[in-house]
Amino acid sequence: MAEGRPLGVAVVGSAFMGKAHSNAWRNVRAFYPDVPDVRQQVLVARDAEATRDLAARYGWAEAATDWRTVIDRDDVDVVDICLPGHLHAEVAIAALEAGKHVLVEKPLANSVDEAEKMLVVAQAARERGVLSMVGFNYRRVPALVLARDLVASGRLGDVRQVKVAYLQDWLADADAPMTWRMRKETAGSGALGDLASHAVDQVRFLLGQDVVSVSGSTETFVRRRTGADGLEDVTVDDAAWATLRTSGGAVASLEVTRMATGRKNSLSIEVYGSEGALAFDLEALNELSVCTDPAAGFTRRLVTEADQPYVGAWWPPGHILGWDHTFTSQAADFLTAIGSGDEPSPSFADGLAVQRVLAAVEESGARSGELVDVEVS
Ligand code: SOE
Repeated sequence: MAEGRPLGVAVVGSAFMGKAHSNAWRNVRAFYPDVPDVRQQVLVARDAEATRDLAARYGWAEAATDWRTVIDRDDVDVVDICLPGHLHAEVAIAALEAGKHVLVEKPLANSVDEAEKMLVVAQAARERGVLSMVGFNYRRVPALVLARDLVASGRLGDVRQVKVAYLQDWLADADAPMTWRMRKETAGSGALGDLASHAVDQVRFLLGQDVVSVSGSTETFVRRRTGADGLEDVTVDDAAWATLRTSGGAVASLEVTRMATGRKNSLSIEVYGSEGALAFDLEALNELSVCTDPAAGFTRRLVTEADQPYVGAWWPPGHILGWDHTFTSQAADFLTAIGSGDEPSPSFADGLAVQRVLAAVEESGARSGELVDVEVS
């Protein structure tokens, strides 16, 4: 482990998430100067030439193609996994066992079984001072942290209802090509794992409660798509719906889809309590609508003041943040935990809790929407 030198970071995976995480590691110390120093040591991906190019563009010292050799290196202390879901468990477990701190992009795994195994290894690693975290980046949206704080302060009274919808449209076109995201063996599930994982995490995060039972359904609207080898069956869902009941007696309705024509990356969350309510929309990431006087309705609050969560690390008041900032703040939080030895959040236990809810939605769907209880640890 790093002694008297910056923490060496390896990002495994160079596609969309590898790029987002690379940007975070590149910027983290510029905006969060108090976190432990890091060195962008190595970017790992399959194609040697492409990875060399991307490593140079994204600020990595080196490129590599074999994650196994990378996790054994003495100059790598943090392994950040940005791979398709079916590879999360194998790489995370090997890296933790090699003594590396591990950040895993959401969802933690493709199944409850994998997530449980990852948690066992993470807990054993924790005993040796090796930390792990799952990358639910929306926990670093300033407005959502403020929302969580408002709920926790009791200003909304008893939370009764939550409405969360995560809508995208990149599969609305039936001619959109087949990718790993539409195959069960690589992605585990479709909109469910990819989008509902965020939605369920937000319900747990905002309310500070567990999901205890689920009734849900899933749908695959386009059942065959063309891939490199011709027409293939789509083996995951395009969309999912669920009613979630929480440990505190709240009920959340959830809708996620990749087929919502015209919606690019629309995450909307509404929370209704006995005395107040709040509403968030990712397309207006710097705002939170708050109702604490029911007669007056909702007031739009800018979340761009230096004393608001995460905002002070960035620009002067009013200079808005975007989606990419959440990844940098996430990297900062992980580094802070590594520096202090405190438990990072969200943990693999949080990742497993989300995975259990996703599995319950699938199970419920397969049983015509029957209520399914969710195991809570
Ligand atoms: C899917 O399109 C996706 O990129 C998710 O994988 C991310 O987690 C989400 O933040 C944006 O949408």
